[in-house]
Amino acid sequence: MANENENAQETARKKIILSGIQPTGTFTLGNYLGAVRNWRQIQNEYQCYYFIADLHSMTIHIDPAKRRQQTREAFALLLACGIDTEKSLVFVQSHVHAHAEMGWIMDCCSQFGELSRMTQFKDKSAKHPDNINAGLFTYPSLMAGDILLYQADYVPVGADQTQHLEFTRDIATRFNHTYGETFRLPEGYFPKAGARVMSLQDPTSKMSKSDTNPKATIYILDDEETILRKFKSAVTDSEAEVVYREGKDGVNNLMTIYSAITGESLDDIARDFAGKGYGDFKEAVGHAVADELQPIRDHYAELMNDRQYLEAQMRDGAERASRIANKTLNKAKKKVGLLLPQ
Ligand code: ATP
Ligand code: LTN
Repeated sequence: MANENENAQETARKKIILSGIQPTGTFTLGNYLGAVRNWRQIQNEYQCYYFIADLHSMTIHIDPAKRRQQTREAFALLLACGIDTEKSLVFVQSHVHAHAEMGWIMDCCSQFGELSRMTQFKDKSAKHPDNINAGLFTYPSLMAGDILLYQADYVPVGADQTQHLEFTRDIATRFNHTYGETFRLPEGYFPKAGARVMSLQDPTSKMSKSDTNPKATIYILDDEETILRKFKSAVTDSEAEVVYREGKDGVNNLMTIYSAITGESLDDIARDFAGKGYGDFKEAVGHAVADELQPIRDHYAELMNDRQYLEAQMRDGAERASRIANKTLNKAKKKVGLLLPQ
């Protein structure tokens, strides 16, 4: 009977989705179309937890004042993109102490060998040879703690993070095996309409917040004129044919963006723009993107003007998240034999 009840409860329970984004700069069109827009769309169906991963951002050097500012901005950007604090739990990672504590427990369950095999560690240490800090090495353990603290069912992450998710499952399995059932095993969540957006200047590499060439990147706070200008100078090819085909990386990227925003299929787009030059198409993409981003820019400006409101939302998010995270943290502490204060 107890089991039947538990099963019924399990079926009725909304599944938990958790994801984080680092405050390493203004979100790009890639972050929006590949991640945050989907986060907004699944808020009714799932219990969603979204956070600003400021602890993770410490693995690269950022000026402290800039980190503070970017964290505030990233929080406001999530809300401006339509993440609704009435539906989803939104918070700043370092405001919830359990993350740092669970990170340590996870560190002690992670093996040097497996952390050494992480491709992000290898890539980032090659990129910043002067700052290969221990945090960069144990980045995946902290991330595992983030996910396991909330007993997440699904984690929406891009391809670059799937290895970290696998690692999280490995640690959780090992912990449950050694100490008894404690953590739910999370799965990846891959949205139907997820788009991978490439750099406008080098369409073979992904558009990213930290790209040093601003022409390559559409930031979600860019104004219409800037957006139109960047699309106008986007790299394409000499064929002047709007069609999705191997080898046409630049055009493929523009078509992917246009399709993600308008909902039109690639075939329909090719038909609509048959016989027209790239100039017309680039302008159409620019306008579609600018129209989509305009309300976000407006909402963002309002939020940044109301610091009290933002801070109240951060406080509320941190309190609610702490209550949930502390439950799992205490459970894990007991399992490993740490004495809880009486
Ligand atoms: P950084 O430049 O600091 O590495 P980033 O722009 O690559 O940052 P992340 O903070 O690593 O972004 O990622 C946040 C989320 O956005 C992740 O879920 C990631 O998969 C997604 N994302 C990032 N860039 C793109 C892109 N170009 N296209 C689609 N999704 C993306
Ligand atoms: N590593 C992720 C950010 C991140 C995250 C998480 C994502 C930190 N903790 C937990 C999902 C779940 C990134 O760089 N995109």
